[in-house]
Amino acid sequence: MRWLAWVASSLVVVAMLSGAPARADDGYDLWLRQGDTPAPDIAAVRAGRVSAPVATPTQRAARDELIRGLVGASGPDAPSAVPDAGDGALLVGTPASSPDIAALGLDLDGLGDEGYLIRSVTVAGRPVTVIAAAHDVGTLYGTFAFLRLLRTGQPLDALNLREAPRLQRRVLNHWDDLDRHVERGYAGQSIWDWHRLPGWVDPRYTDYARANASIGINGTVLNNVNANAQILTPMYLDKVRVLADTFRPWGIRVYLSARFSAPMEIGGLPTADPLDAAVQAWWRGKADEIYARIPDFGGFLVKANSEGQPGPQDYGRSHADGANMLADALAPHDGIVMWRAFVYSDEEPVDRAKQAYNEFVPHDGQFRDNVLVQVKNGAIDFQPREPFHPLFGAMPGTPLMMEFQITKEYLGFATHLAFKGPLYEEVLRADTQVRGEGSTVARVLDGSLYDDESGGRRLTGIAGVANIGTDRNWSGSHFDQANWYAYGRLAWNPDLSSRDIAEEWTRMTFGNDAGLVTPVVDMMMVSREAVVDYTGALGLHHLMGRGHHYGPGPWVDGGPRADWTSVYFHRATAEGIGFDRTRGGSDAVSQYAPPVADLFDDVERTPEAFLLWFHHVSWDRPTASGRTVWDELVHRYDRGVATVRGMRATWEGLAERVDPARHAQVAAFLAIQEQEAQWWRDASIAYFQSISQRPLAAGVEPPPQPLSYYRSLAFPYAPGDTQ
Ligand code: BDP
Repeated sequence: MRWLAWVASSLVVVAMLSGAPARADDGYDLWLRQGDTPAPDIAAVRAGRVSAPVATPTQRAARDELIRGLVGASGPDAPSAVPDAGDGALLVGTPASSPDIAALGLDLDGLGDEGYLIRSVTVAGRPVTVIAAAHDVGTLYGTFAFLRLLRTGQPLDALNLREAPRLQRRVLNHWDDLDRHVERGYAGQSIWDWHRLPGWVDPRYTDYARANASIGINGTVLNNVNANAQILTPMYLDKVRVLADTFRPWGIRVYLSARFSAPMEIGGLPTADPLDAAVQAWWRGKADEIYARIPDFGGFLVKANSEGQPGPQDYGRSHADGANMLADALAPHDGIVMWRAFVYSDEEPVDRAKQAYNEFVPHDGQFRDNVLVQVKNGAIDFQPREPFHPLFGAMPGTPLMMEFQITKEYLGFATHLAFKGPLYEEVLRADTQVRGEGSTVARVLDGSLYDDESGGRRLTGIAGVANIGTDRNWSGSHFDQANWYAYGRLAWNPDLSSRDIAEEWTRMTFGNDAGLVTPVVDMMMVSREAVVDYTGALGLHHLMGRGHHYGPGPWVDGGPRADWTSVYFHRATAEGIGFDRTRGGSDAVSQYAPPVADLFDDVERTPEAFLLWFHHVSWDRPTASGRTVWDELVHRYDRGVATVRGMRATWEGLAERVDPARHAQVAAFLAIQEQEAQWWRDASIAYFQSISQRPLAAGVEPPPQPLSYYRSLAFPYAPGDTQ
């Protein structure tokens, strides 16, 4: 145990050496970087006798990770550095994999398949740290948790942790096309090198799996929800198999987005009607074909009858008919269906925010047990702020899965620093009140709200639309790594605080220097609100450029669909602004449980953050600050820009504490963000002033250009657009 104490005390020393910049770093190692963690030499580790079995690929993964984390060594040297058994100071395993663990008689009940415990115990008079689980993957998660404690400078001498994930399926959704374009991706191309698979297995796939396993992600949907049926052909399934084999030791299963019309496109059938016997047989055969290659294949994600995608409604069938047909094909193999609820139609005159609820609630209780309905966090589309989706709590008979977006389609792409932890936290903690106070979205997701009926046997899950690409730093910017990290940590435990997560991530990513950690975390914690402010506060939404969603476009109107315009959402006139979703308006409020509906229906009580989401109000209406709605909106635009300016200054002040490469890129991106925040502010004020005809308050700078200038800007090659 001495070396552990040595590691811990050395960390403290390093933490005190503030001012010493970390070594140059391109961000590839993410939060798993060795960084400044001092590495005890291998002899010291050998003397400490680490005991971790290596009989299975997952055991080996955990052991290798431990070695990598403790001595910075990997590859051929690592295995010989550690004895395979013995009464080590660090004892890792399951009762089945390690007689030493079995001998301890630990209480592993309730840890499930993936949980672990980490405990400081005394064995034969010697201090021992135990990482134990009922199954191998639990020891892997426990190992990463132990390394997290080490890297974040936590004391390691009196550990007593017991952790199990609250949600079963913790999945990334890649919106990756087979030609390597990533829809809404701002980090280069798709990391799936389909053309060279299965022959070439990029080592990056293993690093991808390690990173995900380190935060508890246990599934990945490889292809875009706007799916290409080709992924289900034997040629592609052979490629998918290799990825599944690569990820398996890390506890990660693969899933695929299935195009509903695949039986026609690649199966030669005349229909994809879910009630057609030949269609059902085709999907059963397809499932058998997949499972023959990938025995632990997770299942299908489906976007159906949404934004032009095919689906059961093309044949007069329901979402439940479509989902159940696929669920029946997968059930013999224990596969699941994640059926998306992101549906709306412009032929439907009803408020877009209401449509998913209207389409899905009538089917509550009709889905098979192996179906999860996957619901975006809000009813419109991943806006910088939305109230929680009214479907949460409204389908007690159907397991619902959260869909968050990690990639920043609406929050400035990869160049804007916006930590989404607070956004996720806000939604997870939102109280649906469907079963009284405390009926949070998190409890809908983890099923605990329904334990009385299900006895805890409900399927549970969460999905995050990935921000990963071929960029060396994976996410397009160093700080966007934090959004991937925060998603994973909250998927494991939706009750974690986003501030704690930000701190953890900062320590592992930039080091434990207190002079760095506090300002960086503070900056991260205000960053999302800054985006809300400079893109449109007080509940405004969907005001971005058409198609690519880059930059401001509050003037967007016309085009193919009214519900793809900005004017549809802000409804500004000379008198006022906002979407009336009250009982007297579109009545979207009534999709919430009565206490929440009453709150949102009442313009006096609606939280100001959602004022214009639910109400159409006069520009002259006073807000909490005493300013009118018009002046408050302008104030928030300015506040957003000012916050970004402050973030830049904070970062400049950290130049001595961050390695030059990462510092320079973040600094350059913050400069871009400040310019673009200013652009959002100027363009939005120019536009809304042309409608409100209200003067700017004293001291407020008028936009430097006329509205026509902002409207004339075009970005035909902005990244990530649909294709
Ligand atoms: C929107 C994106 C679009 C996606 C769609 C979806 O703009 O690219 O295909 O959501 O989630 O946010 O299906």
